[in-house]
Amino acid sequence: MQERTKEKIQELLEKHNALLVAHFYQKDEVVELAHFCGDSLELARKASKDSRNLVVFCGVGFMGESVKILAPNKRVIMPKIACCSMARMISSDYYDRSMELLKSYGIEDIFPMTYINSSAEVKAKVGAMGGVVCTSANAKKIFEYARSANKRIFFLPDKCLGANLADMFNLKYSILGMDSKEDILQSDVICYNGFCSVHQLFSVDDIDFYRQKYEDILIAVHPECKPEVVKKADFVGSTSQIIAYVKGLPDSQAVAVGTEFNLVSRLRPQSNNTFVLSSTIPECPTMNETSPEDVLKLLEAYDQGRVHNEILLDKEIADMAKRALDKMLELS
Ligand code: CIZ
Ligand code: SF4
Repeated sequence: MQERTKEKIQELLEKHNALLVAHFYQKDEVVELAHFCGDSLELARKASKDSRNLVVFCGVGFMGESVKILAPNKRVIMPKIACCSMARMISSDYYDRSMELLKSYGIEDIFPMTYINSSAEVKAKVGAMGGVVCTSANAKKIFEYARSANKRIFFLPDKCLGANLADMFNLKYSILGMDSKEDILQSDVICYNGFCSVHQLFSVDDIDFYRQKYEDILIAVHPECKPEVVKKADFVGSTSQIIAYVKGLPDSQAVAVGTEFNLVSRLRPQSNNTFVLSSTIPECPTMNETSPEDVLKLLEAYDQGRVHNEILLDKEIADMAKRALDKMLELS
């Protein structure tokens, strides 16, 4: 990044008293600009509580929406309203259709639990049914709460996170639209058929490859990975948990990490012992769309009175989505 671009961004942030936050999966040069970097939970929490009213959010759409839902009076603008492909796999229509399908199977008592990687409209549907949001950092705790409702859990949109949670509690799970009606009827957790295209890349073959090559290597993966991958890993955690785990290892300890490329390459830059658990580059295309130049363009336009890419939500939807998000924050 050119020094001049960085200076201009800093000047404009100061001039407009704006907060700039970036998700861990953003490019290094964007992370470098941020007042703070974090996972979706940390970013939503800290950005919504910050004293600055203007938030420049570098991440994907649902993350900017979460800040707006929690702090409706703030202005949230994004250099790119990049979408998370997993969040786009379910709309409020598909949510309704899933409910109809479950009802047609005779399942009425449903507790919906949505991963934060979903749109405000979908979170609103979940909130309206008394359900809850989770992130990968608090999924276990929120899942325990969902279980206490003594209903069948409908987990969306990530079938892998849903299945990994069910496995953790020795529960039976099924995937709506994939498994038979009998399997659905016998399961405690019914997962929507969504997934993360990036975390799908990590395979059991990759784990076997690294274990054969480096005798004592540790494997750390994100819970968006497939259940068979998670089962063979030494550590499973959210991005912030993976960062803490790897940073806590001695430099001599080899580790292969299954999560987004930008994060992994920043983990231990001075060590030759951190590997990306994949033979291809696991980059999230939409996380990588945002550049410092986009940040500068957004701020220059704002400075000239043109507000681009602002997150605006229908009040009813935002209020209903807030119920499910607030419940999560209360529990975590
Ligand atoms: O919650 C997030 O920020 C995501 C998408 C990943 C993670 O585990 O932090
Ligand atoms: Fe969505 Fe996967 Fe990209 Fe995360 S890495 S933003 S879950 S597509």
